[in-house]
Amino acid sequence: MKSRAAVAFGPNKPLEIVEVDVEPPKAGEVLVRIVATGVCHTDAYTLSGADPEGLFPTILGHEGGGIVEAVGEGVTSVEVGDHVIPLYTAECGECKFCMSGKTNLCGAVRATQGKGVMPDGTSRFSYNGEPLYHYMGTSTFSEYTVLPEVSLAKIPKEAPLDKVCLLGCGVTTGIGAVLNTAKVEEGATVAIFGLGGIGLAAIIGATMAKARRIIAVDINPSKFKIAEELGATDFVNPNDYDKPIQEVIIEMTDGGVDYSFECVGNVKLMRSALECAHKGWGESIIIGVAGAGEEISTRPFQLVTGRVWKGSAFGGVKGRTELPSYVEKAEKGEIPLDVFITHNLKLDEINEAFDLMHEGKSIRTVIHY
Ligand code: NAD
Ligand code: AHE
Ligand code: ZN
Repeated sequence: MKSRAAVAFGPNKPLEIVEVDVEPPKAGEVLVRIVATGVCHTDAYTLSGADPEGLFPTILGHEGGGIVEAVGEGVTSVEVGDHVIPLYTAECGECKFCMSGKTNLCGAVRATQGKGVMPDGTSRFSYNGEPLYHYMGTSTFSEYTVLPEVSLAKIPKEAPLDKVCLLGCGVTTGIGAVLNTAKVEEGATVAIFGLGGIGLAAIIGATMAKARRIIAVDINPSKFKIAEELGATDFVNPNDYDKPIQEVIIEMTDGGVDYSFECVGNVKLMRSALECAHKGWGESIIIGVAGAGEEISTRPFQLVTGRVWKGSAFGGVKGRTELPSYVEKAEKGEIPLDVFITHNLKLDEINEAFDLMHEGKSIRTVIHY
């Protein structure tokens, strides 16, 4: 079948809206009509060429909401007409990761996903007879996309897909990192570096956890107002100080915070986030994604003296079993999705969404098909 899609033909090139060919779903696969998709910084990161797994030409997008259009042989967990959120972190429930009880990472389709193909090693997308790569197993910048069954969370039909699509990445990631990865407890002090979709969602998570103090850090002060509305208590712009930002936070908090979250993807900031964590127990969670060749560093003494450095993917959330409860919370107003949606655009305006992100003007742009 034909599908309108925004194709990334090469790094740093604007996406081109073209009609691509989509093959029907094979065994264990599902064809989904994407109704809406958010644009996450990770899409921009891969488009920039900095992603070691980045492949071109490809169809980016991983924050979608859609409706099942057709199912391949053997698919039992979803049927035509079901509303779904595509998952870049699958959940097969059977692999050693899923069985471990220790992680939301799943081994079922991750290897082929990283190579831009479906589990059988081939692509369902082509343009002018040439294959296009899938992206993060989701490719939500196409009106029709094909995913493995294990990469779909079924959600209630009442939930508005053009809002709950944000639970496919950003909002869930930030909240989950606080509640699942860090397990922030009541009364804790928290510092959140970067107030985009991920950092603001982490503020919501910290509020849910009843953190006592939530320090919001960003070099773009226009982000502080919304951070305050969501529950941040203190606001720090590193550009206002002539000393390392970790020193500023240590002074503000009598020795450092209980938990910090890096939501930018800047390896120097990751160090600051670790080093502003309190001696003896402070934990720092890396959420931001850094470019090829970049590495983190700190004095090992920082860890010897009790700080803990961790990372979080999709907020530690197991998508198929846990995402429906996030949708329910959004429906009840406990997760305010509207706050994140600063812009709504059509597919053929998608490059504007990247411009708005780079200019620091948007939190999330939702693309409508
Ligand atoms: P975004 O572009 O919307 O927001 C980033 C924010 O960081 C902006 O407000 C910007 O002003 C701020 N910032 C930039 N440099 C800064 C600095 N030096 N100090 C303080 N603040 C700074 O991005 P996003 O969509 O919120 O994504 C944030 C990061 O999280 C990206 O690296 C993205 O790839 C990553 N991410 C990771 C996961 C995961 O599962 N681990 C999921 C989604 C996104
Ligand atoms: N491809 C990159 C890593 C990208 C990355 O870390 N992705 C996050 C999700 S970002 C969503 O916006 C993630 O979940 N990673 C775990 C995984 O299995 O991909 C690289 O460095 O190669
Ligand atoms: Zn994302």
